[in-house]
Amino acid sequence: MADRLNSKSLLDIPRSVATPPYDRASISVGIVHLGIGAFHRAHQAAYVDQLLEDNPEWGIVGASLRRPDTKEALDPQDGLYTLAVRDGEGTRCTIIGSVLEVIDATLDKEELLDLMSSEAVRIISLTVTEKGYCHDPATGKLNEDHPGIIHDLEHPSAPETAPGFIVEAIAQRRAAGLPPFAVMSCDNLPANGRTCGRIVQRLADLRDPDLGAYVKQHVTFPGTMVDRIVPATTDADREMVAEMIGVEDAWPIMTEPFTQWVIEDRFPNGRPPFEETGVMMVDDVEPFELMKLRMLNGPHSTLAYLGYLAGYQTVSDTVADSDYRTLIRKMMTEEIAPTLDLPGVDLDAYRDELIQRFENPALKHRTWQIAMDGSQKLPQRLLGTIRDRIRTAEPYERLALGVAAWMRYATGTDEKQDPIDVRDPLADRFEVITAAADGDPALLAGGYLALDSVFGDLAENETFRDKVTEKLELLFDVGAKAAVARHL
Ligand code: CS2
Repeated sequence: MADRLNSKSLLDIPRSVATPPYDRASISVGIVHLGIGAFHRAHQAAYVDQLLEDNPEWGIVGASLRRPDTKEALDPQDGLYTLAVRDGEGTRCTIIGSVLEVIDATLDKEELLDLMSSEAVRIISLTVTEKGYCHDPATGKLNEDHPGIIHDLEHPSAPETAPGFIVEAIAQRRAAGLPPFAVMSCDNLPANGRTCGRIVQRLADLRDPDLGAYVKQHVTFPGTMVDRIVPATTDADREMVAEMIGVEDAWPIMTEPFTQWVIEDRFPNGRPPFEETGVMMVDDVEPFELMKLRMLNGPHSTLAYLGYLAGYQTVSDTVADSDYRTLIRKMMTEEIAPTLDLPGVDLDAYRDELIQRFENPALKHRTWQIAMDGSQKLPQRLLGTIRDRIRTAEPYERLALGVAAWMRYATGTDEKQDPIDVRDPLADRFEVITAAADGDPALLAGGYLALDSVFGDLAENETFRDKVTEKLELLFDVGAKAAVARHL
């Protein structure tokens, strides 16, 4: 068996593979990242990697809050991993060195909190997925009944949740007389900076109103728009990467050439020169965020549900079906783009580029992967757009089909009567709803619409209820593929 990728074997990597241009021993930690999954390693860690040569004080220590698998893969590799950028023309590998260490936050809470409250750490970034914010997606507020939040209020110095760690670290820094860090959410939440700030501040307030007031006054929560498609790594990917780099990497990250990061410039305690790596620093990120969530993620989820139901395994297989491609193209042009207000941005060009990215045949991005956690994703991906369309009294047929496709998928049985492995924090509720509806699409739609944390006030809108019910009936009657063909 070949050697493992690590600091020593790094010296023998073939020249065709880019390796860190800096001496890793001289890099120190400036960023603690919560939720060190594949997305972080394809995106923020890759940007930071590009600036460490001239800014060695901005290395990253990552923490996993749920599973220790990243730590298990990266510890024997001294934090090194391969970023494999793929398209129809081939694969280019880069070894990324910006992750200095990974902490298992389920075990080493004190170590993580000590680091978060050390002077050198000036940014806490997060990719903890939508559900990691312990909030109510329909309102964007902290869910005070969340078991993790209840736990963190009872045991503030041994937290479990991302907001819990952040609040405790802020309290420790304050007690030590250190300036606060900036908290930078890099998740696909609407207004991710403001939402994250609202949640952290509320938790701090519940702990101690004085701490809540301190957070409000002193801690910044710069919003970001992050974009890069990152499919889950497969064993075949591991083999291909080992072949290219000449050593084993337990967890290489596969991604596309495209990458985008827009950040609000609110870092009173300092930040790396992100703009030198192509990041766009702005005053207000929200218009960009809305564009990305609505134009990319809305159609992405729609393709995932309608594609999976029709038996398509990957996004590229789904959009290779010209009906599906036309569906999302029209959805973007006619139903989504008119809700956006971004002077100077060519939304037609943005749309065309998105479709091209979805077509990338080398990515193998599974529809099942994107279908995960729909209850957390739908509000910002489809429902906000629908609310805007209702407000302006304009049609939203395709968006409604996307919502109904999620409901159809969430029943847990596909069109061939085979089971679907539905992963979602509300999966238990879906089972109850599905059983109670007993095959009646109207009852089923009613059951899903009553999920307050997903639909909120939208559930009371008669026209919307009727529309979604009609689409769900259609999906049961003719199947996803034929339903798509009727929406072109
Ligand atoms: C995808 C996103 O899995 C999903 O839900 O829609 O992860 C998507 O690939 C990224 O947001 C692209 O930036």
